Amino acid sequence: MKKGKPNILLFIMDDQTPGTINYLGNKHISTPNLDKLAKDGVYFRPYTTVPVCTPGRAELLTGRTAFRNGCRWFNEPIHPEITLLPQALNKEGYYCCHIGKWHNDRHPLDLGNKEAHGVFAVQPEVNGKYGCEIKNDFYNDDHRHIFTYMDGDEECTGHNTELLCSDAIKFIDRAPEDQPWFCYVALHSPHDPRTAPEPWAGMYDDMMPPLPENFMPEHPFNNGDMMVRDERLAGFPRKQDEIRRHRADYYAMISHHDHWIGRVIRHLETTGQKENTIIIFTSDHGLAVGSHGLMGKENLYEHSARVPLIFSGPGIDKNKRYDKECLCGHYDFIPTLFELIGLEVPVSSEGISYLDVLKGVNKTVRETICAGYRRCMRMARDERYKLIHYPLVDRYQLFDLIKDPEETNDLLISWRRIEEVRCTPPLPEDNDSEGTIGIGNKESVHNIPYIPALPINEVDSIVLRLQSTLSEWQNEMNDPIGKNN
Ligand SMILES: [Ca+2]
Repeated sequence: MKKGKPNILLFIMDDQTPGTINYLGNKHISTPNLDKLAKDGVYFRPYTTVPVCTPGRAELLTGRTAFRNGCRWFNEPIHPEITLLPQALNKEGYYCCHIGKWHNDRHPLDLGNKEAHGVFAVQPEVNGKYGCEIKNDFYNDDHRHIFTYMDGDEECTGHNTELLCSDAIKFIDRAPEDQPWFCYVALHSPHDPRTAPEPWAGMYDDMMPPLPENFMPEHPFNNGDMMVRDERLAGFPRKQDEIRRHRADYYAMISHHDHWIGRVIRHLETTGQKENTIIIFTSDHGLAVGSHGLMGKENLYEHSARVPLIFSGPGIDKNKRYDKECLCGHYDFIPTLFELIGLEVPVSSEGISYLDVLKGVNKTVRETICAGYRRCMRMARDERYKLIHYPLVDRYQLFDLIKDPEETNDLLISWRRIEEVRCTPPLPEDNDSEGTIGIGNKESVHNIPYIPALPINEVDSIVLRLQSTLSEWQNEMNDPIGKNN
């Protein structure tokens, strides 16, 4: 047992995109408690390799990418030889408590946790095994986040954010005093259905959030998975009012869980444990909610592949952010946390610790980072440029993330259009070309109107460099769609 080690209180949200914390730049959302946490801590924006619930969580739990831990999609089990976060902390003398969404294979009580509450298990053979699992049919969206589960002999029913945060408060009251503890609080908010209770539900009705800067009525092309479940949450093409309504309801969910997270943290303070507790706030992946004509997480744009991550507590700087400079992944979390606390990093973890960045010594630990989604998308980026490949439709996008953080100006489009225009026969003189730009526009055929942002040789060299980065990574990851696999 390691006395003197800090406690760890980890909040993991479900589908919370970065850019949803007021203090960190979004003036249209109210998040007073997350604002305070950000002021008291250090902010990062890691990537999840596969931006979907189960793989996102598996990366945080294993310290390995989805391509190396076995879990690239729902229902794919994590390799059993990998030591999971609660197992590793338990081995280091921590008393571990799991609260809420699990969504990976096996059961948290079989994986280093001494107690568990309101568990969302997904395997039929473990669901109900210990009696603490959610009784609802979670895949029925009529649940409106009202969940029922047993806590010992007591049946709990209510909005799951409130139930799970209440469980965290109860845990803090009875947490062991003779050993450090780890409490993993996995809320289902702000995942759809976006049904916060009142007064939060109507909180943004009078001042609806604006459209995101990268709002588009439709995604510019078929990305290979346009009808996945999240995309069907709004009509096609996307209507501005409908997207603003979705964003209002999404923000309401976040403001609601912000309130409850604040209650848990204040309880930690009231019981005198805050001084010795590292508080972490993060999500399993991001979400589009209207950005790029998309609604869901199933894409590799920044809003979906990245997550907010705050570290706060003893030995951690206050009011710092490295979200722009530091390239890191959720699989880097375990080595970072363990080095921060002075624990032995589990050997099965393959991540790179970014403790030096957390301490303000370095700005990043990776020069490049990659991600992938099913067989549809692969991404590689460096400190400035990001290449996304859509293998199913053989299409690439290239963005300058410094000049264009919202990813609205694909640097390949102007060159592609010039090529297409050169190959397009002139239109008849009487063709009406008003109102459109691009292929088929009479003017564009005779006077190419596109002014590329970069000369083509520069674009070529960036694309080749990032293609090479991606190819190396795919080989390392044994990616089934990699060229050499
Ligand atoms: Ca999720």
